[in-house]
Amino acid sequence: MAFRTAFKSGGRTVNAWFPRHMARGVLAIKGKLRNVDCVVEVHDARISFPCRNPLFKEELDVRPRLLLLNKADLISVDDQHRILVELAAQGETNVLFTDCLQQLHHSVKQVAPAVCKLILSAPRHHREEANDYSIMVVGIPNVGKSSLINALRRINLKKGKGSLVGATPGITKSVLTRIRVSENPPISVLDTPGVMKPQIDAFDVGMKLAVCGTILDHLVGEDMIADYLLFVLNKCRIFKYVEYYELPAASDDIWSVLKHIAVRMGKTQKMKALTGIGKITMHRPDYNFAANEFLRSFRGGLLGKVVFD
Ligand SMILES: Nc1nc2c(ncn2[C@@H]2O[C@H](COP(=O)(O)OP(=O)(O)OP(=O)(O)O)[C@@H](O)[C@H]2O)c(=O)[nH]1
Ligand SMILES: [Mg+2]
Repeated sequence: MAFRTAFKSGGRTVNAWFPRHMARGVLAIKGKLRNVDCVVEVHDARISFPCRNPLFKEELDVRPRLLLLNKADLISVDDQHRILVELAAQGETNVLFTDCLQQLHHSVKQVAPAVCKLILSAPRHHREEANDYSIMVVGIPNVGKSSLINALRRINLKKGKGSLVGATPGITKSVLTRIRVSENPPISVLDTPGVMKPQIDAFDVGMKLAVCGTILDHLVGEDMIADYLLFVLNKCRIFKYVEYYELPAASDDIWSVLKHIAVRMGKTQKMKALTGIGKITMHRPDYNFAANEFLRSFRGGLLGKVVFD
């Protein structure tokens, strides 16, 4: 079967999402930099390249920087190797893949030693006397910054959550107070709000950011995000959704896929309609529920591993 080779937006666009808390966040991040030994940029491993916010590299480069490509559980090991090679070619060598969801995952255990190594290899300026290490976690929304802090606490201190986590972007709204994540060596972390670029350069970049849940869904439109996801899954020939939702076959028609999901999950809405033979009750599939369900399953890793860049 032939699938779409290009995505048609039908004239719809993806607007930048840069609410006031992000503008305030940028100022607060820059303001706190003086008391920070290392910046850890957390990003989503599925969108490793054009979807990053260059602000973190350009404006925070006065401190050693570690790039963590999180949600590594959602991409294949082969893709991880390929991404590392491409990043190294771009001069980005301090890179680790992490999975913060699995309890005590070995990938998170590498973070504290990597941070310490970076801090010890660079001058600490006026912080030379400070006997604890201070790191700041930055990144675009919903990539797992707060989850990383909680995972570090769990692994190094055997302690519970220090920062609020959520499946929607924009959970952390301000730079938080220091959170202790390790005693030996002593490391404290500043959690920060996810910050987007104030403008989105290309439609494709916006859609990738949206599929990965970094922009509030309703700002882009759940149906368009679901359609973009279907387009990518089909283009990459990842047909796990067919089996998962027991569809008769792969399809490039989002409305028929969403209808099938809604009916299968019993999500239809009763509607009264006036016809030539009088008032009748019709059952309309809840397309919005189905689009949200499709996106939730994908984001939870149930529909296959995809790299968008
Ligand atoms: N699959 C997977 N999901 C993750 C991972 N880390 C975090 N998540 C999920 O990603 C979502 C966002 O996590 P948060 O830690 O709140 O992300 P954040 O970057 O702090 O988000 P904001 O504060 O909104 O900017 C949550 O649903 C987490 O459960 C990971 O390694 N793998
Ligand atoms: Mg957060």
